[in-house]
Amino acid sequence: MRRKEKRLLQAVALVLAALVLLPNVGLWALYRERQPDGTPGGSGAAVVPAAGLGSHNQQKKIFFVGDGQKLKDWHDKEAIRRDAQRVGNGEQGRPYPMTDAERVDQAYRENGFNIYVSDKISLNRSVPDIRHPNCNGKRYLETLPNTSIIIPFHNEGWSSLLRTVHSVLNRSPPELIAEIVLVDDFSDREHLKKPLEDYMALFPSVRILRTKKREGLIRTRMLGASAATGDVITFLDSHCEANVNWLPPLLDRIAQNRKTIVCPMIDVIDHDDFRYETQAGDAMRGAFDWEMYYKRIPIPPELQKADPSDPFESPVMAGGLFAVDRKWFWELGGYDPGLEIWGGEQYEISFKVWMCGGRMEDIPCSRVGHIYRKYVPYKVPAGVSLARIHNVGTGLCADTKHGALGSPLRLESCVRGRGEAAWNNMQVFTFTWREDIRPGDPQHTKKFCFDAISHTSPVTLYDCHSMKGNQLWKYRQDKTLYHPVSDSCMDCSESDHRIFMNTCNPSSLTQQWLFEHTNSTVLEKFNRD
Ligand code: UD2
Ligand code: MN
Repeated sequence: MRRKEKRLLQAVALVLAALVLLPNVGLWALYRERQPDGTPGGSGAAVVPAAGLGSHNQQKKIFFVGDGQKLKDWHDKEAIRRDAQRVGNGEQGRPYPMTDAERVDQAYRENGFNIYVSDKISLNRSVPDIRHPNCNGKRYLETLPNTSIIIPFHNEGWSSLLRTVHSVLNRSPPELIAEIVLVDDFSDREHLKKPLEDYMALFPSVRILRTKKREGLIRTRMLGASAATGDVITFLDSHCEANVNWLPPLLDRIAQNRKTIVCPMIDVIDHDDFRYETQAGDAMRGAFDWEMYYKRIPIPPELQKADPSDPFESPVMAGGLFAVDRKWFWELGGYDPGLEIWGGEQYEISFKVWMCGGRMEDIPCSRVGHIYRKYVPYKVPAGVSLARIHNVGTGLCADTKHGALGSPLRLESCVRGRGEAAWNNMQVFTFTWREDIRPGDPQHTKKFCFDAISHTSPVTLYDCHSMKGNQLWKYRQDKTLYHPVSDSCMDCSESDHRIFMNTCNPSSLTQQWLFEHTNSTVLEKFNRD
């Protein structure tokens, strides 16, 4: 090779190396431009102001990300100012001052939260902006996908449902809402029929769909999703309140990566006085326990973001509130349509996302309040049953009010009414798919089970082991509660209210038990071998 050519080649190589490696020149600088604060994942922060590199000129409204997409401040300053001025019951998310008349059991019966209080609070009430202060400075893509908001409901209260819709309309940029789809899961309350249709006729973006039979929340959501037209679908429960600027941070993450499913932080609307508060600890991510109940556990320090307002990954979602690219939702197969009534769907969708090359994130700058109920008000028709257990001979009910773990089950007078009274007295029981019997409604059973160790022993509550044995029960046609391991039946004594095992004698009335809200299909299923 001639010397001149060699020199030329060397020079070219040098220039190339400089371009790639030297800071503030070439590719390295380009990379830094996309990640200026070293905060991967925080698209809101990963921004370079258009007005000159590095100058954080707050006046300029338009910003650019690396590939020339514009960013903007999506806060609706006018709405924020209007909300700040609101005064009245529950405004600014403050607790409603409850009177004794409002504290009664009746107020909770239909919804599991205090509907009297809800009715006293404006449908347009303001909520406190409890986002991390950094959220105020975040910019999101100027062009965001729009979304259909899907809200399934079954016998929801009037004011709680309407407040959900109002909060979405009040605190979302209108151009991002393709539609709000209310999906009625076969409710029977009058206010959810014509009155709801008349009311929603005032809001052109709101549609109402109805299932033809009780489907449960999973298939109800699917019906809404299949009718949706937005680029993204956003699911909410029917008793939520959207907080300041909740939507852009969600849509922005999906616009950056359409296989990201995003969840807002779920705040707590108190089921008694409707105060609006954060859940304990924000640096938490989704998990579940051995009973498959969702829980939040702390994020290990080494995985926490430098900026706590940045999106972070979460293995599983809580279930009710999330946004997903509509086509990606269907590429994932939606939900398994065999899932009944309530529960499990949050894991199904979470696992599928991760297994199919997507990801799931919680977005601290997006917050939505949710009323966590005191107890579940609706009937769960299939599989398991929610019931009091009446004794035919004594007219009394099995009761676990005094039932510390390990103590015997007792008889008490049956409390009247569903809901809170039955719940407080622990006279609600569930047959589970493990064929054991547990206190609590099907969605919130306690983890102790009816347990008997011999054909003469008392019936006690013992840690559920899910291994049948001493905790396996059969409810027979002759109304006896049969315990196969000891080949004996549950019996009781009127004089001292004890519940114990005894040699089966189906003609003895104290051995006959009646389960409320239980139909023969459920029992057949429960008793199937
Ligand atoms: C949580 C979720 C909920 C769901 C559930 C597990 C949050 C805040 N909530 O329970 O969305 O993922 O876990 O499945 O993450 N509904 C129907 N038909 C029914 C029963 C309920 O349409 O048969 C509606 C109901 O009106 C509500 C939604 O489904 O809008 C969720 O039901 P929930 O509020 O009783 O569930 P929740 O919040 O206890
Ligand atoms: Mn809910």
